[in-house]
Amino acid sequence: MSDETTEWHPSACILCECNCGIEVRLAADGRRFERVRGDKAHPASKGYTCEKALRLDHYQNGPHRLDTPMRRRPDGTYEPVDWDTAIAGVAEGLAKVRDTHGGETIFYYGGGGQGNHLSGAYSGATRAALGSKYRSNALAQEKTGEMWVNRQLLGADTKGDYENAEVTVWVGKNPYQSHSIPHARNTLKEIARDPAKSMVVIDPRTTETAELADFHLALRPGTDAWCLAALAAVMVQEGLCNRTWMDEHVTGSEGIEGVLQDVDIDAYAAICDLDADLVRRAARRIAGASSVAVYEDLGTQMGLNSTLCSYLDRLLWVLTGNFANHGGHYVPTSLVNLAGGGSGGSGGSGGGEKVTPVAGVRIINGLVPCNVIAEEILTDHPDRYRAMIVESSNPAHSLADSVRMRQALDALEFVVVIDVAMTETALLADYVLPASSQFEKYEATFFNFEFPANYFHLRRPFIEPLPGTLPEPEIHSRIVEALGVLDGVDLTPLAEAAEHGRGEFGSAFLGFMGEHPDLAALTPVILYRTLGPTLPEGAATAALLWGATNMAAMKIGPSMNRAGHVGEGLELGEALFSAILANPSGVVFSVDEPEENWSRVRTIDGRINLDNQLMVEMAAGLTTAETPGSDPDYPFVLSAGERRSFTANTIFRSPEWRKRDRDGALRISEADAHTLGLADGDRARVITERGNAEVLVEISPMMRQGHISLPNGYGITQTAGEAQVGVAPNELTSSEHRDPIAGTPYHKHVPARLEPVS
Ligand SMILES: Nc1nc2c(c(=O)[nH]1)N[C@H]1C(S)=C(S)[C@@H](COP(=O)(O)OP(=O)(O)OC[C@H]3O[C@@H](n4cnc5c(=O)[nH]c(N)nc54)[C@H](O)[C@@H]3O)O[C@H]1N2
Ligand SMILES: Nc1nc2c(c(=O)[nH]1)N[C@H]1C(S)=C(S)[C@@H](COP(=O)(O)OP(=O)(O)OC[C@H]3O[C@@H](n4cnc5c(=O)[nH]c(N)nc54)[C@H](O)[C@@H]3O)O[C@H]1N2
Ligand code: SF4
Ligand SMILES: [Mo]
Repeated sequence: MSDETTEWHPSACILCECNCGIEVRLAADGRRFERVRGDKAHPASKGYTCEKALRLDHYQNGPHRLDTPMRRRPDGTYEPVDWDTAIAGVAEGLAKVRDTHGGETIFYYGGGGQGNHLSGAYSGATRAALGSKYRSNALAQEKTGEMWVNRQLLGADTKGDYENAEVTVWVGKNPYQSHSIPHARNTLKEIARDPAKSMVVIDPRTTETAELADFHLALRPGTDAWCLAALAAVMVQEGLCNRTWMDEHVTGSEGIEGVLQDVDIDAYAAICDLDADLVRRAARRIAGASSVAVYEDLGTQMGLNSTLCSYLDRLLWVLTGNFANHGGHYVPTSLVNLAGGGSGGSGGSGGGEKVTPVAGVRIINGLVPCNVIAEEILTDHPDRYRAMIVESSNPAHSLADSVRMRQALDALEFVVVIDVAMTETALLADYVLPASSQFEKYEATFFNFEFPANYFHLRRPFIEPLPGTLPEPEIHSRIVEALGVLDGVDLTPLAEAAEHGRGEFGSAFLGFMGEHPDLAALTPVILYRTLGPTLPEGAATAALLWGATNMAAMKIGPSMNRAGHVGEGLELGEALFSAILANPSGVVFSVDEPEENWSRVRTIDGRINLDNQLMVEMAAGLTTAETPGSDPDYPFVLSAGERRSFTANTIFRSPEWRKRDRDGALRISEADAHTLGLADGDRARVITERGNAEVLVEISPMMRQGHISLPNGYGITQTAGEAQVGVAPNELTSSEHRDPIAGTPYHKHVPARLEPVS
């Protein structure tokens, strides 16, 4: 059959947060992926994919798929049960914990991996029905430090315009492998080719991205704070800051500028093991550019001084006036707030910053730091978490110190996991509820932060749900109903109004909410049950977006108009909602003007506020702070979780999906391998304070001396008969090893030693 006569189904890749548009052609059985290609109609990815998307059949049809709810027996084994039994059992188990210890002891983890985000939006209703207060997800082991700094400086989250910037700076980020920006490899290659543009990469490894860089600052692992301070210090000391712009837009820069004025740039470069001249040249290039965009990722977000680094790398674009300009930084629009969304959000007592109930650590954007979750459970503190709902996440594998995390899950009175597979976490749950895959249900892409045009992608299902599975909105609706919170509430008038059209539904809904303000947090389920059934092509799940588009019309109406959606208020909300339903490859929902960014800055004076006492003190402390040294017992720095060509968190469970690097080799420099008497392909034992594992050795020119690196996403527990392959990185990490402000882990800086295995 030719391509023209076969049906290609538009959808999205779910292996990283780019969620590139794809088209899938199915085999004759209607289930197997015969071919996958990039979707040219997708507004952001425009036909681009990387090699991983072509392997998605391993997710959809792998041997790990669950096709029935499972219940744990007293002996720890699992038995299949029907859905009615499972829902009743889950509602009963959670209600018991709520009635005994209070709903706030029911912890929620997850709500969206790299692609399944509608589940998170619906879970808010279940949490509200239970009075659950504390929650977290993967963002609280990477992005919360950056969020905290952004909130202090701007009161809003920011992104950079990497495609258009004259200078891009990549701090602990390897987009060639990890992507995170649209068509990453093409963009990087274009930047490298363009003589007018420059790329600065701060990474101890000579990554694929660093290979394309004009300035590669191959620093000693863990010394980023000194490197970033030195870069900013060059700008201050050489008078390279954009004074006119700063006078108009920046408040409180005196403190940090005073600190930077005193920095001994040569000494700081020496701490980083960098040539001071290279640091100076890079700083001058950044300061001299017409536009600069900085991207920080796990290399610093999971490294030493990570929150301080977030503050310091923002200086590179704030001191140079790169906000609200073409090619600089901006505040993206969003249809649904990812981190702080849903009900409740944060807990703790009032006044000041919210903290966790047991360890008393800072909650950022409503998220409990992942590294303290086990600590909040493994205690006899009366307010400890007693139950957990885990959804589309795998904390027993992905969070620091898996041994302790397993103990914590074990210590809970009740755990329910909603997943497509029997994960490491599911193997510790009382009930496991099987979700339909992301190709079997409506799903949406929420990780779109582009500028000036931003898009939204509602993905249609194109495969029948695997029998025995349900989409999350249905699962949550059933749990909410089983908890009895909608008993006696008559939804029929709403459902009838919806049948007469969304205009009529709109007024009926407003009236209903006026009468039942206490049910506001259950809105997703109410919309799903009333408006949902009237939506075309079984798009009931999209009901929630009707609320979101109407809210967006109030907040970002002019941006939506510029994207071609007509009207204002409810009419505009409806226009966008219809466009989302009608465009299976995604739609542009907002187009911004650069100036608009200032209206999204939420500081008291509307300016960027650099006056943060804690950050300034920490920056000043670098002069005397202990620099990352080396412990004779653990002479290496292990980077635990490198993104490679064939890693994708734990979304693929079968090792069969990998074409290369089957074992997830440990990368080491030639010099270190030589000293240890190791050759390529040898086996060695990596030992940390928390654990040890046997690894395959790969001598790699990417590595600096003293630095070793293991990939993420390996060491998956196999329940379908295959052998476990590679190292689960968090068997080696420790949960105490974390940032003092955000609580984010130091996964890129695990002290380790290596011994040959004969
Ligand atoms: N192929 C693939 N792509 C992915 C994913 C995947 O699993 N596989 N996962 C997605 C997810 S969830 C995320 S969060 C992103 C993460 O994307 P990245 O942050 O780009 O990924 P990493 O490879 O974990 O880390 C980036 C770099 O940090 C460097 N690094 C290590 N130590 C230090 C240090 O001390 N200082 C500095 N400056 N750098 C250091 C490493 O050498 C590495 O090159 O990737 C996304 N994309
Ligand atoms: N040591 C170390 N640890 C790390 C990292 C590291 O670099 N080093 N990286 C960290 C980072 S950045 C991240 S983002 C986390 C990721 O870790 P997690 O957030 O725990 O998530 P994933 O591994 O992405 O797993 C996603 C889960 O969703 C399930 N799933 C897939 N589709 C669906 C669906 O449609 N519905 C439901 N309900 N479930 C579905 C998959 O089966 C899988 O179990 O790992 C972190 N852990
Ligand atoms: S860049 Fe990310 S979303 Fe795009 S095809 Fe690759 S893994 Fe999938
Ligand atoms: Mo991540």
